[in-house]
Amino acid sequence: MSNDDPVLFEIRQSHLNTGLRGIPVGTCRTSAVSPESGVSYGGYPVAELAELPSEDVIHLLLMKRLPTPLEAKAFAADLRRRASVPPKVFELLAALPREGHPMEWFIAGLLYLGMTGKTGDWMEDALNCIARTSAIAAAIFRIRGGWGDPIPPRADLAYAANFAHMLGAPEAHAQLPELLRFFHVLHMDHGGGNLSTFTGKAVASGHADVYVSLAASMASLYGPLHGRANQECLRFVKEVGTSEKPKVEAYVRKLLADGGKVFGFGHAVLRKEDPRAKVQYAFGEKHFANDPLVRTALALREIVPPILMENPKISNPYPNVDAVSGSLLHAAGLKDDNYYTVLFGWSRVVGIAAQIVDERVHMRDGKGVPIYRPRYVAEGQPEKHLS
Ligand code: AMX
Repeated sequence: MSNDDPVLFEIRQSHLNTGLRGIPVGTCRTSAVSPESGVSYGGYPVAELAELPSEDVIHLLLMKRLPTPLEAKAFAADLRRRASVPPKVFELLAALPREGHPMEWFIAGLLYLGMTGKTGDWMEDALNCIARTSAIAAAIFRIRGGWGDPIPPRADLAYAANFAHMLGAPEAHAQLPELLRFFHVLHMDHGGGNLSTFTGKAVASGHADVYVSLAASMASLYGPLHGRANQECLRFVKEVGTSEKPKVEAYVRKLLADGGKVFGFGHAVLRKEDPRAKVQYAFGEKHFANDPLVRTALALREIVPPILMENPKISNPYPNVDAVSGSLLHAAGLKDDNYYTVLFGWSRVVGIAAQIVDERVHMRDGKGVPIYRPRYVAEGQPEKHLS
Protein backbone atom coordinates (compact mmCIF):
# COMPACT_ATOMS: atom_id res chain seq x y z
CA MET A 1 0.00 0.00 0.00
CA SER A 2 1.48 3.40 -0.96
CA ASN A 3 1.29 6.63 1.08
CA ASP A 4 -1.00 8.27 -1.50
CA ASP A 5 -3.53 5.45 -1.06
CA PRO A 6 -6.63 7.27 0.32
CA VAL A 7 -8.11 6.06 3.61
CA LEU A 8 -11.71 4.94 3.00
CA PHE A 9 -12.52 3.71 6.46
CA GLU A 10 -10.89 3.57 9.86
CA ILE A 11 -11.41 0.26 11.66
CA ARG A 12 -12.13 0.61 15.37
CA GLN A 13 -12.60 -1.95 18.13
CA SER A 14 -16.35 -1.25 18.00
CA HIS A 15 -16.45 -2.46 14.38
CA LEU A 16 -15.48 -5.98 15.40
CA ASN A 17 -18.23 -8.63 15.52
CA THR A 18 -20.62 -6.42 13.53
CA GLY A 19 -20.75 -8.59 10.41
CA LEU A 20 -18.50 -6.24 8.38
CA ARG A 21 -21.40 -3.76 8.32
CA GLY A 22 -20.48 -0.70 6.28
CA ILE A 23 -16.80 -1.65 6.01
CA PRO A 24 -15.61 -1.26 2.40
CA VAL A 25 -14.05 -4.49 1.11
CA GLY A 26 -14.17 -4.23 -2.67
CA THR A 27 -15.67 -2.60 -5.74
CA CYS A 28 -18.82 -3.64 -7.57
CA ARG A 29 -19.10 -3.38 -11.39
CA THR A 30 -22.72 -4.47 -11.73
CA SER A 31 -24.98 -2.37 -9.51
CA ALA A 32 -25.13 0.37 -6.89
CA VAL A 33 -27.53 1.12 -4.03
CA SER A 34 -28.23 4.78 -3.30
CA PRO A 35 -30.05 5.88 -0.12
CA GLU A 36 -32.09 8.34 -2.21
CA SER A 37 -32.75 6.61 -5.53
CA GLY A 38 -32.43 2.90 -4.72
CA VAL A 39 -30.81 0.25 -6.89
CA SER A 40 -29.32 0.87 -10.31
CA TYR A 41 -27.70 -1.70 -12.61
CA GLY A 42 -24.81 -0.36 -14.70
CA GLY A 43 -26.08 3.17 -13.93
CA TYR A 44 -29.70 2.56 -15.05
CA PRO A 45 -32.39 2.90 -12.33
CA VAL A 46 -33.85 -0.54 -11.84
CA ALA A 47 -37.41 0.76 -12.21
CA GLU A 48 -36.58 1.71 -15.84
CA LEU A 49 -34.95 -1.66 -16.50
CA ALA A 50 -38.11 -3.36 -15.20
CA GLU A 51 -39.66 -2.64 -18.60
CA LEU A 52 -37.06 -4.75 -20.45
CA PRO A 53 -36.91 -8.48 -21.18
CA SER A 54 -34.86 -10.47 -18.64
CA GLU A 55 -32.32 -11.36 -21.32
CA ASP A 56 -31.37 -7.70 -21.93
CA VAL A 57 -30.75 -7.13 -18.23
CA ILE A 58 -28.76 -10.36 -17.91
CA HIS A 59 -26.62 -9.04 -20.79
CA LEU A 60 -26.21 -5.71 -18.99
CA LEU A 61 -25.04 -7.32 -15.75
CA LEU A 62 -22.64 -9.74 -17.43
CA MET A 63 -21.32 -7.59 -20.30
CA LYS A 64 -21.71 -4.18 -18.62
CA ARG A 65 -23.86 -2.72 -21.40
CA LEU A 66 -27.32 -3.20 -22.83
CA PRO A 67 -27.37 -5.19 -26.06
CA THR A 68 -28.20 -3.66 -29.43
CA PRO A 69 -31.45 -5.08 -30.91
CA LEU A 70 -29.45 -7.55 -33.01
CA GLU A 71 -27.27 -8.59 -30.08
CA ALA A 72 -30.38 -8.95 -27.91
CA LYS A 73 -31.87 -11.46 -30.34
CA ALA A 74 -28.67 -13.46 -30.55
CA PHE A 75 -28.13 -13.36 -26.78
CA ALA A 76 -31.69 -14.57 -26.06
CA ALA A 77 -31.20 -17.41 -28.57
CA ASP A 78 -27.87 -18.29 -26.97
CA LEU A 79 -29.46 -18.52 -23.51
CA ARG A 80 -32.23 -20.74 -24.92
CA ARG A 81 -29.61 -22.97 -26.53
CA ARG A 82 -27.86 -23.39 -23.19
CA ALA A 83 -31.07 -24.02 -21.22
CA SER A 84 -31.44 -27.78 -21.40
CA VAL A 85 -30.67 -29.73 -18.22
CA PRO A 86 -29.88 -33.44 -17.85
CA PRO A 87 -33.22 -35.25 -17.25
CA LYS A 88 -31.61 -37.16 -14.39
CA VAL A 89 -31.62 -33.96 -12.32
CA PHE A 90 -35.40 -34.37 -12.08
CA GLU A 91 -34.91 -37.89 -10.70
CA LEU A 92 -32.65 -36.40 -8.03
CA LEU A 93 -35.28 -33.78 -7.16
CA ALA A 94 -38.03 -36.41 -7.04
CA ALA A 95 -35.95 -38.41 -4.55
CA LEU A 96 -35.50 -35.48 -2.14
CA PRO A 97 -37.57 -35.43 1.07
CA ARG A 98 -40.65 -33.22 0.92
CA GLU A 99 -39.74 -31.94 4.40
CA GLY A 100 -36.77 -30.22 2.80
CA HIS A 101 -37.32 -26.50 2.19
CA PRO A 102 -37.62 -25.57 -1.53
CA MET A 103 -34.35 -23.66 -1.14
CA GLU A 104 -32.62 -26.84 0.01
CA TRP A 105 -33.96 -28.45 -3.17
CA PHE A 106 -32.70 -25.52 -5.24
CA ILE A 107 -29.22 -25.86 -3.74
CA ALA A 108 -29.25 -29.61 -4.48
CA GLY A 109 -30.31 -28.90 -8.09
CA LEU A 110 -27.49 -26.39 -8.59
CA LEU A 111 -24.93 -28.85 -7.23
CA TYR A 112 -26.23 -31.56 -9.59
CA LEU A 113 -25.93 -29.20 -12.58
CA GLY A 114 -22.33 -28.45 -11.61
CA MET A 115 -21.46 -32.13 -11.29
CA THR A 116 -22.70 -32.85 -14.80
CA GLY A 117 -22.12 -29.81 -16.94
CA LYS A 118 -19.33 -27.47 -15.93
CA THR A 119 -16.75 -26.17 -18.36
CA GLY A 120 -14.33 -24.53 -15.91
CA ASP A 121 -14.61 -21.19 -17.74
CA TRP A 122 -16.11 -18.57 -15.41
CA MET A 123 -18.21 -16.75 -18.04
CA GLU A 124 -19.36 -19.93 -19.82
CA ASP A 125 -20.41 -21.53 -16.57
CA ALA A 126 -22.16 -18.32 -15.46
CA LEU A 127 -24.16 -18.21 -18.72
CA ASN A 128 -25.00 -21.91 -18.57
CA CYS A 129 -26.04 -21.70 -14.96
CA ILE A 130 -28.27 -18.66 -15.53
CA ALA A 131 -29.85 -20.40 -18.54
CA ARG A 132 -30.49 -23.63 -16.61
CA THR A 133 -31.80 -22.39 -13.26
CA SER A 134 -35.28 -21.76 -14.72
CA ALA A 135 -35.77 -25.48 -15.40
CA ILE A 136 -34.56 -26.39 -11.91
CA ALA A 137 -36.68 -23.78 -10.12
CA ALA A 138 -39.80 -24.68 -12.13
CA ALA A 139 -39.29 -28.41 -11.50
CA ILE A 140 -39.11 -27.75 -7.75
CA PHE A 141 -42.54 -26.13 -7.81
CA ARG A 142 -43.95 -29.00 -9.87
CA ILE A 143 -42.35 -32.02 -8.19
CA ARG A 144 -42.31 -30.86 -4.57
CA GLY A 145 -45.65 -29.10 -4.92
CA GLY A 146 -47.29 -32.19 -6.46
CA TRP A 147 -48.25 -30.32 -9.66
CA GLY A 148 -46.90 -33.09 -11.91
CA ASP A 149 -43.88 -33.91 -14.06
CA PRO A 150 -41.49 -31.16 -15.22
CA ILE A 151 -42.60 -29.34 -18.38
CA PRO A 152 -39.95 -28.94 -21.12
CA PRO A 153 -39.09 -25.38 -22.26
CA ARG A 154 -40.41 -23.98 -25.55
CA ALA A 155 -38.13 -22.64 -28.26
CA ASP A 156 -40.42 -19.70 -29.06
CA LEU A 157 -40.67 -18.12 -25.61
CA ALA A 158 -38.56 -15.47 -23.89
CA TYR A 159 -36.69 -16.29 -20.66
CA ALA A 160 -39.35 -15.30 -18.11
CA ALA A 161 -42.31 -16.44 -20.23
CA ASN A 162 -40.59 -19.80 -20.61
CA PHE A 163 -40.20 -20.01 -16.86
CA ALA A 164 -43.93 -19.33 -16.41
CA HIS A 165 -44.63 -22.01 -19.06
CA MET A 166 -42.36 -24.55 -17.30
CA LEU A 167 -44.04 -23.76 -13.97
CA GLY A 168 -47.43 -24.68 -15.39
CA ALA A 169 -49.01 -23.33 -12.20
CA PRO A 170 -52.51 -24.82 -11.88
CA GLU A 171 -54.02 -21.53 -10.64
CA ALA A 172 -51.94 -19.21 -12.85
CA HIS A 173 -53.43 -15.80 -13.61
CA ALA A 174 -52.94 -14.45 -17.15
CA GLN A 175 -50.58 -11.81 -15.73
CA LEU A 176 -48.18 -14.34 -14.14
CA PRO A 177 -45.59 -14.31 -16.99
CA GLU A 178 -45.45 -10.51 -16.93
CA LEU A 179 -45.17 -10.45 -13.12
CA LEU A 180 -42.34 -12.99 -13.24
CA ARG A 181 -40.51 -10.99 -15.91
CA PHE A 182 -40.25 -7.82 -13.87
CA PHE A 183 -39.89 -9.68 -10.55
CA HIS A 184 -36.82 -11.34 -12.14
CA VAL A 185 -35.34 -8.04 -13.29
CA LEU A 186 -36.03 -6.21 -10.00
CA HIS A 187 -34.35 -8.90 -7.88
CA MET A 188 -31.31 -9.74 -10.02
CA ASP A 189 -28.71 -7.69 -8.18
CA HIS A 190 -28.27 -5.50 -5.12
CA GLY A 191 -24.71 -4.20 -4.83
CA GLY A 192 -21.75 -6.25 -3.71
CA GLY A 193 -22.12 -6.67 0.03
CA ASN A 194 -25.46 -8.40 0.63
CA LEU A 195 -24.94 -11.74 2.34
CA SER A 196 -25.69 -14.10 -0.55
CA THR A 197 -23.58 -12.15 -3.05
CA PHE A 198 -20.72 -11.81 -0.61
CA THR A 199 -20.86 -15.54 0.20
CA GLY A 200 -20.85 -16.55 -3.47
CA LYS A 201 -17.83 -14.36 -4.21
CA ALA A 202 -16.01 -15.57 -1.08
CA VAL A 203 -16.47 -19.23 -2.06
CA ALA A 204 -15.43 -18.50 -5.65
CA SER A 205 -12.29 -16.76 -4.34
CA GLY A 206 -11.04 -20.21 -3.35
CA HIS A 207 -11.56 -21.15 -7.03
CA ALA A 208 -14.58 -23.35 -6.38
CA ASP A 209 -16.62 -23.36 -9.60
CA VAL A 210 -19.61 -21.14 -10.41
CA TYR A 211 -22.21 -23.80 -9.52
CA VAL A 212 -20.80 -24.61 -6.08
CA SER A 213 -20.30 -20.91 -5.36
CA LEU A 214 -23.90 -20.16 -6.35
CA ALA A 215 -25.14 -23.08 -4.25
CA ALA A 216 -23.32 -21.53 -1.26
CA SER A 217 -24.81 -18.12 -2.01
CA MET A 218 -28.28 -19.70 -2.13
CA ALA A 219 -27.59 -21.23 1.30
CA SER A 220 -27.10 -17.66 2.54
CA LEU A 221 -30.28 -16.51 0.84
CA TYR A 222 -32.21 -19.33 2.55
CA GLY A 223 -32.01 -17.65 5.98
CA PRO A 224 -35.09 -15.86 7.37
CA LEU A 225 -33.11 -12.66 7.84
CA HIS A 226 -32.18 -12.52 4.17
CA GLY A 227 -34.12 -14.15 1.34
CA ARG A 228 -37.13 -15.25 3.29
CA ALA A 229 -38.29 -11.66 3.85
CA ASN A 230 -40.94 -11.67 1.10
CA GLN A 231 -42.46 -14.84 2.54
CA GLU A 232 -42.53 -13.19 5.98
CA CYS A 233 -44.07 -10.04 4.51
CA LEU A 234 -46.90 -11.99 2.88
CA ARG A 235 -47.58 -13.74 6.19
CA PHE A 236 -47.75 -10.32 7.84
CA VAL A 237 -50.20 -8.99 5.21
CA LYS A 238 -52.37 -12.09 5.80
CA GLU A 239 -52.31 -11.47 9.56
CA VAL A 240 -53.47 -7.88 9.12
CA GLY A 241 -56.44 -9.48 7.39
CA THR A 242 -58.31 -6.33 6.32
CA SER A 243 -57.94 -3.35 4.01
CA GLU A 244 -60.29 -1.16 6.05
CA LYS A 245 -58.02 1.74 6.95
CA PRO A 246 -59.09 2.37 10.58
CA LYS A 247 -58.68 -1.35 11.32
CA VAL A 248 -55.30 -1.47 9.58
CA GLU A 249 -54.15 1.54 11.59
CA ALA A 250 -55.34 0.00 14.87
CA TYR A 251 -53.54 -3.27 13.99
CA VAL A 252 -50.26 -1.51 13.21
CA ARG A 253 -50.36 0.68 16.34
CA LYS A 254 -51.00 -2.33 18.58
CA LEU A 255 -48.24 -4.32 16.87
CA LEU A 256 -45.72 -1.53 17.48
CA ALA A 257 -46.90 -1.03 21.07
CA ASP A 258 -46.28 -4.76 21.63
CA GLY A 259 -42.73 -4.38 20.25
CA GLY A 260 -43.45 -6.02 16.86
CA LYS A 261 -42.06 -5.17 13.43
CA VAL A 262 -44.11 -3.82 10.56
CA PHE A 263 -42.95 -6.15 7.81
CA GLY A 264 -42.26 -4.68 4.39
CA PHE A 265 -41.21 -1.30 5.78
CA GLY A 266 -37.75 0.09 6.50
CA HIS A 267 -34.37 -0.51 4.93
CA ALA A 268 -30.74 -0.67 5.99
CA VAL A 269 -29.55 1.68 3.20
CA LEU A 270 -32.52 3.28 1.39
CA ARG A 271 -34.13 6.39 2.83
CA LYS A 272 -37.09 6.67 0.42
CA GLU A 273 -39.81 4.33 -0.81
CA ASP A 274 -38.01 1.57 -2.69
CA PRO A 275 -38.53 2.17 -6.45
CA ARG A 276 -38.85 -1.62 -6.77
CA ALA A 277 -41.88 -1.42 -4.48
CA LYS A 278 -43.34 1.43 -6.60
CA VAL A 279 -43.22 -0.71 -9.75
CA GLN A 280 -44.95 -3.55 -7.97
CA TYR A 281 -47.65 -1.38 -6.33
CA ALA A 282 -48.47 0.09 -9.77
CA PHE A 283 -48.87 -3.43 -11.19
CA GLY A 284 -51.06 -4.41 -8.24
CA GLU A 285 -53.28 -1.38 -8.70
CA LYS A 286 -53.61 -2.10 -12.41
CA HIS A 287 -54.23 -5.85 -12.38
CA PHE A 288 -55.18 -6.96 -8.89
CA ALA A 289 -57.09 -4.04 -7.41
CA ASN A 290 -59.82 -6.41 -6.16
CA ASP A 291 -57.51 -8.99 -4.60
CA PRO A 292 -57.93 -8.85 -0.79
CA LEU A 293 -54.22 -9.26 0.01
CA VAL A 294 -53.13 -6.69 -2.57
CA ARG A 295 -55.75 -4.31 -1.17
CA THR A 296 -54.33 -4.81 2.34
CA ALA A 297 -50.79 -4.19 1.04
CA LEU A 298 -52.00 -0.99 -0.67
CA ALA A 299 -53.71 0.16 2.53
CA LEU A 300 -50.51 -0.50 4.51
CA ARG A 301 -48.55 1.60 2.00
CA GLU A 302 -50.73 4.58 2.89
CA ILE A 303 -51.10 4.05 6.61
CA VAL A 304 -47.74 2.77 7.88
CA PRO A 305 -45.20 5.51 6.93
CA PRO A 306 -46.78 8.34 8.99
CA ILE A 307 -47.03 6.00 11.99
CA LEU A 308 -43.40 4.85 11.72
CA MET A 309 -42.33 8.50 11.33
CA GLU A 310 -43.55 9.09 14.88
CA ASN A 311 -40.55 7.04 16.06
CA PRO A 312 -37.37 9.10 15.39
CA LYS A 313 -35.21 5.97 15.73
CA ILE A 314 -36.62 4.49 12.51
CA SER A 315 -34.40 5.67 9.64
CA ASN A 316 -36.77 4.72 6.83
CA PRO A 317 -40.55 4.50 7.37
CA TYR A 318 -41.30 3.64 3.71
CA PRO A 319 -42.11 0.36 1.91
CA ASN A 320 -39.25 -1.90 0.84
CA VAL A 321 -39.08 -4.34 -2.08
CA ASP A 322 -40.88 -7.06 -0.14
CA ALA A 323 -43.91 -5.00 0.95
CA VAL A 324 -46.17 -6.18 -1.86
CA SER A 325 -44.23 -8.80 -3.87
CA GLY A 326 -45.69 -11.77 -1.96
CA SER A 327 -49.24 -10.42 -2.29
CA LEU A 328 -48.75 -10.07 -6.06
CA LEU A 329 -47.33 -13.58 -6.45
CA HIS A 330 -50.24 -14.92 -4.43
CA ALA A 331 -52.78 -13.00 -6.54
CA ALA A 332 -51.12 -14.28 -9.74
CA GLY A 333 -51.60 -17.89 -8.66
CA LEU A 334 -48.44 -18.83 -6.73
CA LYS A 335 -50.21 -19.35 -3.43
CA ASP A 336 -47.61 -21.24 -1.40
CA ASP A 337 -45.20 -18.72 0.10
CA ASN A 338 -42.66 -21.43 0.99
CA TYR A 339 -41.48 -21.21 -2.63
CA TYR A 340 -40.97 -17.45 -2.80
CA THR A 341 -37.30 -17.57 -1.83
CA VAL A 342 -36.68 -19.88 -4.80
CA LEU A 343 -38.05 -17.12 -7.05
CA PHE A 344 -35.73 -14.66 -5.33
CA GLY A 345 -32.83 -17.10 -5.84
CA TRP A 346 -33.79 -17.70 -9.50
CA SER A 347 -33.42 -13.94 -9.99
CA ARG A 348 -30.41 -13.25 -7.79
CA VAL A 349 -28.31 -15.98 -9.43
CA VAL A 350 -27.85 -13.54 -12.34
CA GLY A 351 -26.22 -10.74 -10.34
CA ILE A 352 -24.16 -13.06 -8.18
CA ALA A 353 -22.86 -14.98 -11.20
CA ALA A 354 -21.96 -11.67 -12.88
CA GLN A 355 -20.12 -10.47 -9.79
CA ILE A 356 -18.27 -13.79 -9.48
CA VAL A 357 -17.08 -13.44 -13.09
CA ASP A 358 -15.94 -9.87 -12.33
CA GLU A 359 -13.97 -10.89 -9.25
CA ARG A 360 -12.40 -13.90 -10.94
CA VAL A 361 -11.67 -12.45 -14.38
CA HIS A 362 -11.61 -8.63 -14.29
CA MET A 363 -10.55 -7.26 -10.91
CA ARG A 364 -6.93 -6.23 -10.35
CA ASP A 365 -6.22 -6.01 -14.09
CA GLY A 366 -7.36 -9.55 -14.71
CA LYS A 367 -5.47 -11.17 -11.83
CA GLY A 368 -8.71 -11.53 -9.89
CA VAL A 369 -9.45 -10.93 -6.22
CA PRO A 370 -7.26 -13.20 -4.06
CA ILE A 371 -8.75 -15.75 -1.68
CA TYR A 372 -10.84 -13.96 0.98
CA ARG A 373 -9.00 -13.74 4.27
CA PRO A 374 -10.29 -11.11 6.72
CA ARG A 375 -8.52 -10.94 10.06
CA TYR A 376 -10.10 -12.08 13.31
CA VAL A 377 -8.65 -10.81 16.60
CA ALA A 378 -8.13 -13.58 19.19
CA GLU A 379 -10.34 -13.21 22.25
CA GLY A 380 -10.28 -14.87 25.71
CA GLN A 381 -7.38 -17.18 25.02
CA PRO A 382 -4.54 -16.41 27.46
CA GLU A 383 -1.56 -18.69 26.96
CA LYS A 384 -2.00 -22.11 28.68
CA HIS A 385 -0.04 -25.38 28.77
CA LEU A 386 -1.16 -28.95 29.46
CA SER A 387 1.50 -29.62 32.12
N1 AMX B 1 -41.09 -1.87 12.20
C1 AMX B 1 -40.75 -1.72 13.49
N2 AMX B 1 -39.55 -1.25 13.89
C2 AMX B 1 -38.68 -0.90 12.94
C3 AMX B 1 -38.98 -0.99 11.57
C4 AMX B 1 -40.24 -1.52 11.20
N3 AMX B 1 -40.60 -1.70 9.94
N4 AMX B 1 -37.92 -0.58 10.85
C5 AMX B 1 -36.99 -0.23 11.75
N5 AMX B 1 -37.43 -0.43 13.01
C6 AMX B 1 -36.68 -0.25 14.25
C7 AMX B 1 -35.48 -1.21 14.26
O1 AMX B 1 -35.86 -2.49 14.74
C8 AMX B 1 -34.54 -0.52 15.20
O2 AMX B 1 -34.97 -0.74 16.53
P1 AMX B 1 -33.90 -1.02 17.71
O3 AMX B 1 -33.03 0.19 17.75
O4 AMX B 1 -34.79 -1.19 18.89
O5 AMX B 1 -33.17 -2.26 17.32
C9 AMX B 1 -34.78 0.96 14.86
O6 AMX B 1 -36.08 1.03 14.27
C10 AMX B 1 -33.78 1.53 13.89
O7 AMX B 1 -33.71 0.71 12.75
P2 AMX B 1 -33.24 1.28 11.34
O8 AMX B 1 -31.87 1.87 11.52
O9 AMX B 1 -34.30 2.16 10.79
O10 AMX B 1 -33.20 0.01 10.41
P3 AMX B 1 -32.14 -1.19 10.37
O11 AMX B 1 -31.10 -0.88 9.35
O12 AMX B 1 -31.66 -1.56 11.71
O13 AMX B 1 -33.05 -2.40 9.86
C11 AMX B 1 -34.73 -3.48 8.56
C12 AMX B 1 -33.60 -2.43 8.56
C13 AMX B 1 -35.21 -3.71 7.14
C14 AMX B 1 -34.19 -4.83 9.10
C15 AMX B 1 -35.88 -2.97 9.46
O14 AMX B 1 -36.39 -1.78 8.91
C16 AMX B 1 -36.98 -3.98 9.65
O15 AMX B 1 -36.87 -4.84 10.54
N6 AMX B 1 -38.08 -3.90 8.84
C17 AMX B 1 -39.19 -4.84 8.97
C18 AMX B 1 -38.83 -6.19 8.41
C19 AMX B 1 -38.73 -6.16 6.90
O16 AMX B 1 -39.51 -5.54 6.18
N7 AMX B 1 -37.74 -6.88 6.36
C20 AMX B 1 -37.55 -6.91 4.92
C21 AMX B 1 -36.26 -6.26 4.56
C22 AMX B 1 -36.23 -6.03 3.08
C23 AMX B 1 -34.89 -6.18 2.54
O17 AMX B 1 -34.00 -5.40 2.83
N8 AMX B 1 -34.73 -7.25 1.77
